[in-house]
Amino acid sequence: MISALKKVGVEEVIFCSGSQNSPLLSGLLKEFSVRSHFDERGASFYALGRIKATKKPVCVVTTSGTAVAECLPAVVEAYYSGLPLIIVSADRPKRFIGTGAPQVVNQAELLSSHSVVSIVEGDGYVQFKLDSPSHWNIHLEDSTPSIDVEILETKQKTEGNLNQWLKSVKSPLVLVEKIPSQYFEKTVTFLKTLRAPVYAEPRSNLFDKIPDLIVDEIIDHDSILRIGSVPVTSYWRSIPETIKVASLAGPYFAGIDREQLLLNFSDEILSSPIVSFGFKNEGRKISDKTDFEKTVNSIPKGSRIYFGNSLPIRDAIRCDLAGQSVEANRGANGIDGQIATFAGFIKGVGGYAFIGDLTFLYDLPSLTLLQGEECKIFVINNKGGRIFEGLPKYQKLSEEEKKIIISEQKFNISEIAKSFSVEIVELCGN
Ligand SMILES: Cc1ncc(C[n+]2csc(CCOP(=O)(O)OP(=O)(O)O)c2C)c(N)n1
Repeated sequence: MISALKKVGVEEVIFCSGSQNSPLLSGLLKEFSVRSHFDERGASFYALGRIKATKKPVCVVTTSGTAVAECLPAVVEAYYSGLPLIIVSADRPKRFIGTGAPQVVNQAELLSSHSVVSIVEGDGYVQFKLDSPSHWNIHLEDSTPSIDVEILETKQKTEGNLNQWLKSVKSPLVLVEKIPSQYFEKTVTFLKTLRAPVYAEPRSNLFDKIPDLIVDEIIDHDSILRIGSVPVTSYWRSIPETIKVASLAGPYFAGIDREQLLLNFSDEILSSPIVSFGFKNEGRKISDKTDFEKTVNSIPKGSRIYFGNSLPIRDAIRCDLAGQSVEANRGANGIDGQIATFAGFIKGVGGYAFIGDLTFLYDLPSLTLLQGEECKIFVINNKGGRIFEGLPKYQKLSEEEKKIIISEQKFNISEIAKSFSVEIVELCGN
C-alpha cells in the first residue's frame, strides 16, 4: 500500500487515529509527512486544501466504522472539483460484515457514489485517477497486505471545434473561473490572442495577467465562452436561450442544463490559431465601500486568500485581487469544511480567510489545524445565513419560516476563537 501511494505521487498523509488502522502507521511514517487529526471530516477537507496548494494527491487514513462516512462531504467536493483525494480506510476482515461486530459497517460502499472504489482483502491492487477521489478500503487481519496500483486514464472528449464556434459568434464574453494549473499559462496566452472581454471570477487569478481585457460586469454579448470550473456568477444559471454557449471545462462538467459546445482543456485547443475580437478595456473599477471590500483590498500582494461559500466568494468579485492567490471550494459549494480547507491551503506560508458566521461555527474543530500558522480569519458576522435574504422566494415566506431559514446565531465569535489561539477578526456584514 505504501508503494502504491508513492507511485501515484502522494507525499502527505493525514492520519485519523483508531485501532484498526494503527498497524499502517509505522510504514506511513517512514515514507511520508504524516499529520494527525482527530476528525475525519476536517482531515479530508484539510487534504483538499493541501491538494490545492501542492497540486499533488493527498491521502487520509481512517479507521473502520463511521470514521469513513465522515469523509463523504470532502469526497463529494473533490469529485466535482476533480481533485485526487485518496481515502484509505482500514476495515475489519470481510467475514465480519453484517454480523453487527463492533465498528463493522458496510464501509466499502459509503463513498462509492463519488469516488473510484477499490476493495482489498489480502494482497491485491487498487485503482487511482488523477482527477477524481479514490477510496481504498483495506480489510486487515494482522499484517499489512502488499498492494499494487492501477492508474486509470481520464478519457478526453474532443468532439467539436472551438475555432469554428468562435468564427460563428460576433461578440463573445469569456467567463473564467478556476483554470487547471497545468493550463494556466497557455490560457493566458489564448486570452491575449482572443482579445474578447473577460469576466474574471475571483479564483481565475487573472487580474494582473490581462488587466486590459477584464470587465466588471456582464456586458452585452451574443455568446459565452466559459473557461475552467463552473462559474460562481448567478448569470451562469440564467443565460438566455438565445445566447450561444461553449465551455472549455476542467474538470469536465457541463455545469448547466442546456445545449453547449463542451470540450476538455487541451494544449491543441489553446494553441491553435484563433479569431481575435480586438477588445480593450480601461481597467477594472475596484469597490472600496464595505468593511469586507476595504479589508480584502488592504491585504498585502502575493498573499493566499480563501473565500468561504456563499456570500464571501460572491462579494469578492468587486475587490482588488490582483497578484493574490485565491481559493475556495466550488465543487459542491458547501459551507462545511471551510476552515479545514483554508488550513491546508495556507499551511507553512500563511494567509487570510473570509467566511460567514454559520460557516465558521460549522467547522470549529478545524481551528485546531491552524495552530502555529501565520493567518487571520475574518468572520463576516451578519448573525446567520443572510444570503437567503436576497432570494426572491425568501420574500414570500412567513416570519416564522424566515427565522428558521436564516438560523440566526448570537454566539460571541471572538470569545470562541480565543480558546483556539487563532486570530479572528469580526466584520459586520454591511
Ligand atoms: C453543508 C451545507 N449546508 C447547507 C448549505 C446551504 N447554505 C448555503 S449558504 C448558507 C448560509 C451560510 O451562512 P453564513 O456562513 O453566515 O454566510 P452568509 O450567507 O451570511 O454569507 C447555507 C446554510 C450549504 N451550502 N452547505
